Amino acid sequence: MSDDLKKIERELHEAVAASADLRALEAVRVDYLGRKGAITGLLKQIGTLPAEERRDFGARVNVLKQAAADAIESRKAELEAGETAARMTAEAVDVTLPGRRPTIGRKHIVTQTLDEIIEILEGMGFAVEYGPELETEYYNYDALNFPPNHPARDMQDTFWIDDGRHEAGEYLLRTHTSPVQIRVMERMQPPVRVIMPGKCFRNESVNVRSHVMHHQVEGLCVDEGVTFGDLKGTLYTFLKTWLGMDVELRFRPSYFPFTEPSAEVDVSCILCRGSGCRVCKQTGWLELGGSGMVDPNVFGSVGYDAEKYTGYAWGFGIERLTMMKYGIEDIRLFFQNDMRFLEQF
Ligand code: 2U9
Repeated sequence: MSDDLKKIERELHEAVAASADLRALEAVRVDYLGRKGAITGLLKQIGTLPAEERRDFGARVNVLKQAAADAIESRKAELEAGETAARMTAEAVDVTLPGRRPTIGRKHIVTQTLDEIIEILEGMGFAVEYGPELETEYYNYDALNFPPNHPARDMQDTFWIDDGRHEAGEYLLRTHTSPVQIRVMERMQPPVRVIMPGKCFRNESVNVRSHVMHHQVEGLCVDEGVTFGDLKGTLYTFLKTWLGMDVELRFRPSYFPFTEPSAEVDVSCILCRGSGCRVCKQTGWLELGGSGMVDPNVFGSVGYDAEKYTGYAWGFGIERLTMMKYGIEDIRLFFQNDMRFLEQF
């Protein structure tokens, strides 16, 4: 019996020492001190022994039980300390490493240009007006004196809305911001001095120079006695301020249904100042957009007295202005969200 106890004690200490983690140690505890454990079995034997053996055996088994509990408890403390140390090493944070810098956003270069243009023209007395991007044929074409069979109304140039809920040909994505000018003139009487920035849509193939969506800023001034000279002065002052240098303007005769006379506006090349370079393709001039005196038929659409009032109007592409100022050669760069491009501005 005494040998049995010694053997159990020896094996217990070996098993405790061999427990590599808390789970293995718990298994050892169950083996010896659990309900069916070896030492629990010995404790159960005590009551079955003759009285003269019971006291001595009972005392030794209880000592063994206490020794087992102590050995398991102290190994448990050892293993817990080891696991904590291992976890601390694994989860250690090197506080001396530099932190991750948050990236700071900025306005898109087209928005920056728009903001600059608006600020300058507001300073020159123009109010800013916005209108819907989803327009009707009336505001986009009819009221602007486009004849019914004008090629711009074609499927190839215009995104017509055919959603099954409206009559086909009723709605379209505006192809210019000019419909806003009609809406403004319907609402208010001269004098009118407004600019209309916003998105426009063209159903055409995307390439280096044109895109299905771009931004325009148009301007309109209507009053008694407004002349082409006022248009020239306004555009000259605006461009000189925005480009921060003296420039020359050139007006080339052109045609738009909504202006008469009409002119394309060119500015002397800001890179070579007119001597000829890569940006202006050796011409010395950069094309900005269109302009002209508002056609009397347009005044008829909005109920203005064309005998009393005259007006000038212009339209510039924001992307085109930005490309000219910074020497950007591909309009698609504005819409590709490539950070290497956007971060330059
Ligand atoms: C009304 C009367 C007159 C606005 C004008 C242009 C000429 C023009 C585009 C050219 C390509 C802008 O750069 S672009 O995208 N615009 O050429 N726009 S005159 O004249 C108006 C508009 C509305 C009622």
